[in-house]
Amino acid sequence: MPHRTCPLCEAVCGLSIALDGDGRVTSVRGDDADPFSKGFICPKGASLGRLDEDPDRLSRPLVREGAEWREVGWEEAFSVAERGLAAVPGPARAVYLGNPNAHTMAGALYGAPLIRAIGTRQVYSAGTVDQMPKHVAAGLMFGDPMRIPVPDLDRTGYLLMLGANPLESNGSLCTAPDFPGRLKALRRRGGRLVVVDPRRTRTAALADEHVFIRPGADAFLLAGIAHTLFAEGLAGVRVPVNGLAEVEAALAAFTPEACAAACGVPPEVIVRLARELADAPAAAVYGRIGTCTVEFGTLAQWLVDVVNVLTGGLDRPGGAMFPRSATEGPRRRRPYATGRWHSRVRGLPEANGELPVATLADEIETPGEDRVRALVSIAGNPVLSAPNGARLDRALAGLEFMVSIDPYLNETTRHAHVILPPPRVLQSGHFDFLLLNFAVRNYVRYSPPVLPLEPGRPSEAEIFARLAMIASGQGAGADPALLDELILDQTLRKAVDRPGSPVEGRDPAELRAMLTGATGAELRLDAMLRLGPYGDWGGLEPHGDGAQGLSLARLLESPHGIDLGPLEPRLPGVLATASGVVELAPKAIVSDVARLREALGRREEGFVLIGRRHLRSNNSWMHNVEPLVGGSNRCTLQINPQDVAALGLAGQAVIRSAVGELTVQIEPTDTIMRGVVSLPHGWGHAGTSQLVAAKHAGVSANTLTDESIVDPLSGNAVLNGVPVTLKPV
Ligand SMILES: Nc1nc2c(c(=O)[nH]1)N[C@H]1C(S)=C(S)[C@@H](COP(=O)(O)OP(=O)(O)OC[C@H]3O[C@@H](n4cnc5c(=O)[nH]c(N)nc54)[C@H](O)[C@@H]3O)O[C@H]1N2
Ligand SMILES: Nc1nc2c(c(=O)[nH]1)N[C@H]1C(S)=C(S)[C@@H](COP(=O)(O)OP(=O)(O)OC[C@H]3O[C@@H](n4cnc5c(=O)[nH]c(N)nc54)[C@H](O)[C@@H]3O)O[C@H]1N2
Ligand code: SF4
Ligand SMILES: [Mo]
Repeated sequence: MPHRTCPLCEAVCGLSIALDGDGRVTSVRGDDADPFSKGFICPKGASLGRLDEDPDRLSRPLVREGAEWREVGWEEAFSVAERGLAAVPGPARAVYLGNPNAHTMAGALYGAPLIRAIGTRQVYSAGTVDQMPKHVAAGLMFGDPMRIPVPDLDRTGYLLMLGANPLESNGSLCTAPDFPGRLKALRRRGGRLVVVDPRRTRTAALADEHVFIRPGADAFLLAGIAHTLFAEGLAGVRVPVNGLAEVEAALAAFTPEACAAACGVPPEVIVRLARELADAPAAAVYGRIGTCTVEFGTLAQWLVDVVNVLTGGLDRPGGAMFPRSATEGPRRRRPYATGRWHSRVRGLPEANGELPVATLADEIETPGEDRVRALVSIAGNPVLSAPNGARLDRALAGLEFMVSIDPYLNETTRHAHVILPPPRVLQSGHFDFLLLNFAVRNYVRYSPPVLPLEPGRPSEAEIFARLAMIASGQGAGADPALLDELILDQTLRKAVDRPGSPVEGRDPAELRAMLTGATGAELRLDAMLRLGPYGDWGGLEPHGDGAQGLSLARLLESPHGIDLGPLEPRLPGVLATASGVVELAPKAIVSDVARLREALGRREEGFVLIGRRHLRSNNSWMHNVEPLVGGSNRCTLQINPQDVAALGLAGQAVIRSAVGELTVQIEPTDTIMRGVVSLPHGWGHAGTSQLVAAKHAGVSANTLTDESIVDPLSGNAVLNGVPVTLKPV
């Protein structure tokens, strides 16, 4: 029975898959022998077979002429891509990378080379409708946007969780298979879980305490907590920092009373939370999407870790710790900065090499030099996922050329001129290059393809590589293996040249000859593992049971994965700041505090919209699997019954924002606070060949979200706390 990692969400569960003689999935179960997920599985993982065998998935490329779609062979598809891209110069081409790129080997290994080949600074991703504030805060505080501390879930004694609902999402920027079980274990061992959310979610229901908060206001709550820690002399900093006095001064105005008025959490609760955090032997603060996709997103992410530092929880077992993944590279050398360039139309700063997707429509529609005329979209559905998706939908229709790598014809890819479908999940190898950087236990697992590719069908990695070679002018016929060899050569050369590297001074050709792997992606994985912190070319002292000496071959011998031990303190070594210490008061952030201070006195009347997730859904693309749609997984507007009565609503309601209007089915529930309504995103299926999804179309929440407002430091969209009005139909 083959075993592999589930690629569907960030929990990286191990799966055991049974297949019949024709390669059809007969059952999917949790892999009991996986040391990290220990047999846990959710309904999405259990439906992997249905998803993978969905008859509406594309098995051959599609080419569009006008409104007509035609199935074509791969060579023709790549020639169409070549002609289309050649007609538009590099700076007028844009790239959009969607969420599944965080899960595929192709996205992790070939995304960067593809962007370089396309030759543009017009790079957009789902990151700016998601976690960019966390990267920016981490980059400025720790020197590296990828060094994000995670709550040490299995050892913490106190977890303050804001804007996350892992009982539905299974966790994010905190890789923890069976997140629900880990939270229950925390309570069983006498720890305390406090959840801050405008809704009493299933996670909140499991907690010791649920605190309602006004959407978008977490930065006030956290500033009030930090203020209290200073004011009551409770701050117990245990790590080397700069800027402690500056933070105290910047937060002087954020008294519990002032913050309470701004966030709706009573002042005595703010003070109590601060004292509890300080008193707990090991406490962690964790904030996720509800605290990122808001107008003070970066400030909130900064404050999460300011509080982690002040309580002494940062880098301490049971607190917020830095994982060490098996493919972690050497410490970043260049100082982290944002705003190295700006968007053409709105002048928004770049962050992590990306521009905000909230401004992609501006860049397509606004005439001028370097107007975006061509788009490469990969594993994304921004028409449903980006703010004011309706406008983006219209903008995409005006592109001169668009190519998508995607298994579906959907709301976004219908604008493409050519769609290149990746093979089935079971035909793809899987390694979590990204997500294992955020794992609550150091762990590694590689899953080779379960089923072979049909002859002539490229892997997703090969599709990326060929597109990269086309975009760089090498033509549709160039051999993708050349790109892998080029990258391997660069990787090995850099490693042998780097002082202190485990292979310093060795011969790159000799190292190259030692690598094994059936594909370019596997060879590159082997190189990264062997050069990595547990690698068999050097690396660290042994970690966990037999962790040392990792290589691809070693992972292939361990199909259930390898435990690399609990998280360990990593300061100051993990820091990449110029000072070598934690920068508690980065200039850009401290200046943005002024904006938060001004908003202290602001009182908003009226309703605001937030989102929500459901266990059996995943963004926009799992609505074509019958067992996952229907039931309670529905696109309804949750609203407090008292608001329903006050507005005289029944059945449906018309909801309007600054940018759009929808008619929605209402779902009265007292789990949501008054003045707040919630609509899940990813619905509103139209123009798709997905027959099941079309039957459960729903409406798109991003018809209502406003692309003109972003978190200024990160460019992240504001998807929670959107002002709306409601009226009966
Ligand atoms: N209002 C509101 N909007 C939101 C959010 C919210 O909370 N509220 N959440 C935001 C968040 S966190 C995110 S991450 C974004 C997601 O935004 P996107 O990434 O733009 O959208 P997805 O719905 O994840 O679309 C994934 C696409 O990848 C395709 N796909 C699936 N598997 C593969 C694969 O293996 N390879 C390739 N090439 N393609 C594949 C699917 O067919 C689909 O077209 O949405 C954001 N939008
Ligand atoms: N089943 C399922 N799992 C998923 C996904 C999915 O679509 N479905 N998407 C995946 C992706 S791309 C991501 S990024 C992760 C996200 O993972 P999570 O961050 O756990 O996402 P949500 O479940 O949306 O939980 C966000 C919570 O924030 C609350 N909230 C909204 N606004 C605010 C606010 O201003 N303050 C506070 N404190 N809370 C607020 C919402 O009510 C909601 O309960 O989930 C991943 N996993
Ligand atoms: S929790 Fe996530 S990784 Fe685990 S089975 Fe479900 S979808 Fe897959
Ligand atoms: Mo996301």
